[in-house]
Amino acid sequence: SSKGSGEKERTLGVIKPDGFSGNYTERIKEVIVEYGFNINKEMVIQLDEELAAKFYAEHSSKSFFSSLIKYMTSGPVLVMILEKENAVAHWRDLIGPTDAGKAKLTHPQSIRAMCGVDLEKNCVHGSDSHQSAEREIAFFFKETPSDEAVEKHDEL
Ligand code: RTP
Ligand code: MG
Repeated sequence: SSKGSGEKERTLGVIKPDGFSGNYTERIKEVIVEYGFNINKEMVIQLDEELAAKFYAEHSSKSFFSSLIKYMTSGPVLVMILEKENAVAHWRDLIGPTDAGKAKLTHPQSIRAMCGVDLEKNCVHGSDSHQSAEREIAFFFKETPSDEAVEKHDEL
């Protein structure tokens, strides 16, 4: 397989509103670089409800969906393309479990343990598969002028 033969993979990392406004960005970036990721592109964006709902469409039927959208639109986020070998799995390992409260106990070195609070306010996002990563990267960084995220970004 191409994996493990030195070929790089990309994933999408997001510093969520609590992480960004809580001044964790520099520390998180230090950890990212320390673990051998290259930050290919980055962008600060204020998500509106429509973009946040599209981004988390897979959760639209969940009981926590409206709370998640409120959280994700509560302030700017920093979106990053992270590159290294096995980037998707490595970034998920590095951020730790979804529940930041549990992460503090079971994965104290993880990013969510460092800056997250609970099951919702967990300060960072990571794509859950190679396929999701490519879809999410295109969602934020498509270079056509018609792209919504780019338009929103240009408005800021
Ligand atoms: P993410 O997509 O943000 O990287 O997080 P994840 O894969 O670890 O977790 P996922 O199941 O995809 O959930 C997406 C985000 O929704 C919020 N959440 N709230 N109150 C709840 O039960 C609950 N569960 C999840 C979190 O912000 C989670 O990261
Ligand atoms: Mg997820």
